[in-house]
Amino acid sequence: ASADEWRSRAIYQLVTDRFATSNGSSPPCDTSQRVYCGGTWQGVISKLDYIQNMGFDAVWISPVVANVEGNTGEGEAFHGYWTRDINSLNEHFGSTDDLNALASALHTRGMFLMLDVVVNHMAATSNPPDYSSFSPFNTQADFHLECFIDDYNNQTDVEQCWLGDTTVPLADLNTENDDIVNTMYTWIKGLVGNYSADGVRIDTVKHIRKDFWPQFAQNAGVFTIGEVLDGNTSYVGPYTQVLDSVLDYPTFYPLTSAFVSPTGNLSSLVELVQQAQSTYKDGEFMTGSFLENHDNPRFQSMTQDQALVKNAMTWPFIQDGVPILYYGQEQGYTGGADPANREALWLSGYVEDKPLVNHVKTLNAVRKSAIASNGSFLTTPLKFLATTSSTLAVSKPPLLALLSNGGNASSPSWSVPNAGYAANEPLVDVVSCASVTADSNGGVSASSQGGVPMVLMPASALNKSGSVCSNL
Ligand code: ABC
Ligand code: CA
Repeated sequence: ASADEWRSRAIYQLVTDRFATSNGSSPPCDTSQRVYCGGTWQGVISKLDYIQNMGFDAVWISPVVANVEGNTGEGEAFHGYWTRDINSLNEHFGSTDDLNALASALHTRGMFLMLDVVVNHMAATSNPPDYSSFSPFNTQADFHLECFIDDYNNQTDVEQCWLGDTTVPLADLNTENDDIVNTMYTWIKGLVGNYSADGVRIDTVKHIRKDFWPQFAQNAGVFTIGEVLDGNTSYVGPYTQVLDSVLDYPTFYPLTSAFVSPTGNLSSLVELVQQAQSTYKDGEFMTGSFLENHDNPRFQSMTQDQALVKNAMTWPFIQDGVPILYYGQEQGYTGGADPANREALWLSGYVEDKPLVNHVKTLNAVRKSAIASNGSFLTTPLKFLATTSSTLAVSKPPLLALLSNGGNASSPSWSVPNAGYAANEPLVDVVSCASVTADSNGGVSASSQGGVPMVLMPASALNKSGSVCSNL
């Protein structure tokens, strides 16, 4: 599917090994052991109702190709990022038939499959690597000379030195060599075709020269979203010229610090978003917006104030880009840094009647009804109206999101004089399902209890969709 076809989607990110088992069993899974816990592609198929019921229509699964086997000294390759052979699948997760079955199960539901691909390196279990263990790049000449990246300000080092360490060296492919480049272009075309992928998340994009990417994307032939792990829009921006989009790392950092405590700085978030809107190729429209992922401590490892959590979780669904939810966030998981943030979801019992699961349902539903009721919703940049040190009003017509970081003991109020609604227009806060009425100038004055966010929509726009606050 094209970038345009992904614009309106909402992505659920999961680690295959940790999401669901084939037979529904719940084996123990101690994240600190860093070993395979038993999740499979058949497991994912069996839990698609759970994902779809929350309103997601795309699933990003962890890398699928064959990885190094056994315990490396840094655990097993359960996460999938330690490629050994780009042309075989990781048998821990199932067979070719199973992966194809997942793609068709998703497609039957009208959902998209996003594959996660690693092009930058192959993983070794000794130093120097046993190059003959890799496939198809099995000689030392296929790789850059070994040097571990130690200066992230030196872009040549970032591109041509190695990630990993002496225990699991991530041997850096010589992507300056045409044969290797062409092999990778052919490979991505085959992978996307063989498994009917609708999009690809590309790992370690900043570690390969920029001009490698346009033809890679062209061969993929579907939506591409790159991981450029950096907090600066000036660094990340140029990558939006060579791929369809990037994961919104620059917003992730101020988003987290804005809502992690009542002393968080909301204006840094505002500034960053405005920078991104003006720096990226398509503004922030195509970026993947997230609050958690598999490489960072979960939000609830830093605060468990549910008002702060609900405010922070609201952001990806009310901003310009494509929302991404990392599995387990909806179940209130609290894992800290890798590997603790990769908990088994089966240990939650997949309970659906829970406050955060319902919050996610509401957020997906309100975004879809905003898309349905305003043909330009997805191409209208959000605007910040009425920012104070503890409140934000984010306008993206017909939505008005009222956020705050006072926490669960606060009673925030917002006064938004020119919210853009019709005079006295009836509105609904979809978080509480309470009614709010715009003033005679179309402005909004509102307040909430317990620090929870408000997400306002015109009642008339909600009526069309039915699924949000449908008892009104
Ligand atoms: C293993 C162990 C961990 C241990 C770690 C050192 O080694 O499991 O317990 O802590 C995979 C596995 C990991 C594994 C690694 C290494 O391989 O999932 O569990 O960690 O063997 C991608 C994937 C990631 C994956 C790989 C490797 C790459 O999402 O899951 O990891 O295929 C760099 C890369 C980035 C990569 C990330 C892990 O490392 O650029 O692509 N992610 C700075 C650098 C970044 C760097 C980051 C983290 O540190 O600039 O390039 O990311 O090391 C901002 C700044 C940023 C700064 C951040 C931290 O702060 O602006 O520049 O990032 O403010
Ligand atoms: Ca590289």
